[in-house]
This record gives sequence, structure tokens and C-alpha cells, in this order.
Amino acid sequence: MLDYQKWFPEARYGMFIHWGLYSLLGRGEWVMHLDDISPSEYNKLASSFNPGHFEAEKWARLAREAGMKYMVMTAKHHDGFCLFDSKYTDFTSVKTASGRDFVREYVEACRNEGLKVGIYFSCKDWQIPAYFQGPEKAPEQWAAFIEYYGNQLTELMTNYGKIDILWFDGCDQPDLSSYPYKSFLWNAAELEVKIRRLQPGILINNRSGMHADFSTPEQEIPRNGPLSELRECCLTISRSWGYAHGDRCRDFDSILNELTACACNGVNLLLNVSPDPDGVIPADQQNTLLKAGSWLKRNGEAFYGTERQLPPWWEYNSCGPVSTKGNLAYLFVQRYPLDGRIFLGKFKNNFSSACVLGSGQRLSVFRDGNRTVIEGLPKEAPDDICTVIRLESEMALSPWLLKK
Ligand code: FHN
Repeated sequence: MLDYQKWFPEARYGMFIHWGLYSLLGRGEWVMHLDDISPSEYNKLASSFNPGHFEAEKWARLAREAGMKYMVMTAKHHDGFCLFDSKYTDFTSVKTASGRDFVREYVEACRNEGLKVGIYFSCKDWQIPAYFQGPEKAPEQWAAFIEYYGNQLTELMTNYGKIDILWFDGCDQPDLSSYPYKSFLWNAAELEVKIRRLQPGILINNRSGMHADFSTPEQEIPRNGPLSELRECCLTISRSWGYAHGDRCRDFDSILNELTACACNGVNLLLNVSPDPDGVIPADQQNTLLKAGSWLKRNGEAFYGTERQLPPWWEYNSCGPVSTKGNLAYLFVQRYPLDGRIFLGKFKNNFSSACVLGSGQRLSVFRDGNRTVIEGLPKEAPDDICTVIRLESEMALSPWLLKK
């Protein structure tokens, strides 16, 4: 892992924000395309996009209190509406009803809360006919499109201070979705040089054909893959990326299980919220984030900066998943033992100590033949959300420490 990448696994957890003109319609971020709304019709929305309760500071404070360490906001989604100031189009929040540069307010709020700044940018742009025609049918128009998109990226990389993550999306073209040379299609090589020169140390995701600093599995948590690869799974906290009427936050236990799985698999989690047209994150999403954040305040040591070392927990214990960090293992006690004893099979190494995270209550840990025994847990689970036990090993933990 290169120095400039080192903060990413330690950060572990970010807030994804899908917000824009489409929020007004309340049917998700693909509404323009799915409802076949013409640009001339759709773009009228810009005259009424004037969020009265948008406060980037509230978003950033919520992210911090949720235990998140970075944010990624849609500066421009597929509909082409820019939440930032651009010389290259009037279809921006600055030049329409609100008159505001939401990206500027967002990056400043992130920094005020000590969060890393991520920008989401869609290559796909439904405002541009050449996007649909493609480079073979409309070479000149495609070249103009690529120049437009490159200019806007330069604006975002130049005018908004230090950007820590560039989150590309939609770098495909209808007729050429299986185009083998995606990077050529989007002029990625030349653009990447410029972006990395403008923003030394920026992390770029794997969706543009540029050299990727991290992969972006979507709506799934990967288990395997090369240990050297940085991975960030993006999940919706509800059922939609963009704001949708009637959408509801998924149940808390699902979110908790996803946080735990990311810790145990050494995967970052980019959890998406969908602010309403007024700029307010739905209350059920806020409450879920804050509840998970309270648990992370007590148990974050088992979550941030963990590695991916061990096989699936159900191959060696009956209580719950295990994350690791050097010679420390963290057992997430999802099935709390009634007799206060936990058994871990297959570990070849010995554990020298055990304690409950949060309370610090010490437990006894010893070997009994092939298994490790943890004793002394109280009748009631110490943590009302999920108790985590920290185990200290005599050596760094690794898959081969488990007997076959
Ligand atoms: O089409 C987009 C979608 O609207 C959303 O932005 C997700 C988030 O990762 N990305 C694309 C679908 O993969």
C-alpha cells in the first residue's frame, strides 16, 4: 500500500450522498432516463431547485457523529446538473434558482468537521446527445463531449481546495458498454496525469479506466480478493441512492451486520444517504446512523483499520464474526452465551488476555486442548447493541493460525 493510500483503511467508513435536481421528483436519481423526460422538460426543474434547509454543516456533523471519517457527494450525476460553479454550462445550481455553490459549502463543512473530502463525478451525461451517439457515430461531437467533461473535472480539481477522493461513475456508453478500451473512450490517461498533478495524493476509484486506487463493489461486501487491494463497498442505507418518496431506511441490524462484515473483511463501507429536495437527510436515516455511531464510539477499535486475515467465522466458532489487527482479534458476540463461556476452535496460537471493549472488563482466556475458552462474561450482555471482546495473541494473527 502506498503512503498516500494509508489513511483509507484506517478511515474505514464514509458517507455517500446522492442529492440533486432529481430529488425534487422523489423517484430516485435515474428518473429523467427511466421516465423518458426530455432535457427541455427536465431542466425546468432547475428553476424550482432552491433548498430552504440545505446546511452542509449538518450533513458533516451527522457523518462525524456517525463515526464516519470521509464523505463523497454527487457534484454531477447522470442528469448533468452541476452542484458546482462551471464556466462550461449554465445548468448549474449557481446559475439557477438557488444561486449557491453547494459543492463549495460541502467541502468547507467536511473540513470543518475534520473529514476527508470526496467528489462523485458522472462521466455519463444525459444532457449531451453525443453521449448516446457514441464516438463512432459522432466522433466530433464525442470529442467535444470529452473536452467538456475534462474541463469540468479540471474545475473541480482546481477550485475547491484539497480533494481526497475522486469517485468516478457512469463511464460507459450505450453502444460500447463492452468497449475494451474504456480508458481510451474517456481520454482517461491524459486526464489522470492532470488530476494527479492538480491533486497529489488523491485516491481515484476503479470506474473510469484510470489507474484505480481502490475498487468499488456495489450493494455487496466482498470477502476475498488480493490482500493488497483497497476495497470500498457502497451500499444504500434505504432502497434508493437518490431521494424517493416512501423510501424507508433498512433495519438497524442489517446495517450493523454490514459494518461488522466490513470490519472482518477489511473493506471500507461507503453508506449512502438520500437528502430530500430541501436538503434534509430523512430522519430515519439520521437515527440509524447515530445509533450505529454510538456503538462505534464504544467499539470502533474493532472496526477502523482492521485487516482481512481469517476465514469465515462459522468455520471456527458459534458466537460471531472476528476482525483482526496485528496480534489483536475482536470477536463480535452476535450470539451471547447464557453460561458466560465462549469457545474458539482451531486457533494454533495462544491468547494472553481478553476483555470487553467499551467497559474494559477483563475476562479469563485459556486453552483447553484444541480450543480456546473465554470465561467470565456477565449474564446480561455488556453492550445492548453488540458486545465485542478483544483478544490479545502472542503473535500476529493470520489464516494459517487456524487448524484445517
Ligand atoms: O447509475 C449509478 C447509480 O445511480 C448510483 O450513482 C450508483 C452508486 O454507486 N452508481 C451507478 C450504478 O452503478
